[in-house]
Amino acid sequence: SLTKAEKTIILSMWGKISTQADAIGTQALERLFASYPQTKTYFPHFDLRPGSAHLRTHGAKVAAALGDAVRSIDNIAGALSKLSEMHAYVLRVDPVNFKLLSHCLLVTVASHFPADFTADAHTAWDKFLSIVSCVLTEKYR
Ligand code: ZNH
Repeated sequence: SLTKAEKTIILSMWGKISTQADAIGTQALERLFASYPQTKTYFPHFDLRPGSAHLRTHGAKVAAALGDAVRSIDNIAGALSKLSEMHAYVLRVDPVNFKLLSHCLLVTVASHFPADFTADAHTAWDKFLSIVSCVLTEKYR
């Protein structure tokens, strides 16, 4: 789990990220679909061209869920329980894809806030995103 220092890093960086969270969510998805085209198969009903309305809407939703997790950093499982059920029972996304999206989120955050993205920040975000991914895949069977 996250140390007190790591929680502080996430909370303080989220203060900056939240002002452009929709754009960061959207750019992370653009990276996901460009770098790992196999992930596009989950979105056959979306227009996945960079900047499309679908991408922007979905990017905003993913970012909002991350914001929920940040605000409930001591109870991420509770904050994301509905979303966890949805990913396990309805969407059935192969868990490997969560690593790919987490990586794209990490790179996007790093590229927006290079000065904040120290090695400690890298560790904190990596841990935070893997906790979120664990929560979203824990109900699979
Ligand atoms: Zn997911 C959906 C989040 C991952 C796929 N998602 C979703 C949503 C959200 C999310 C918020 C919305 C819901 C509602 O509407 O209610 N995700 C998320 C997060 C993450 C994720 C936070 C991590 C980090 N996903 C993921 C992955 C994938 C996915 C990896 C694959 C690749 N999702 C998905 C889909 C959907 C979702 C397909 C549905 C869409 C539509 O709209 O249709």
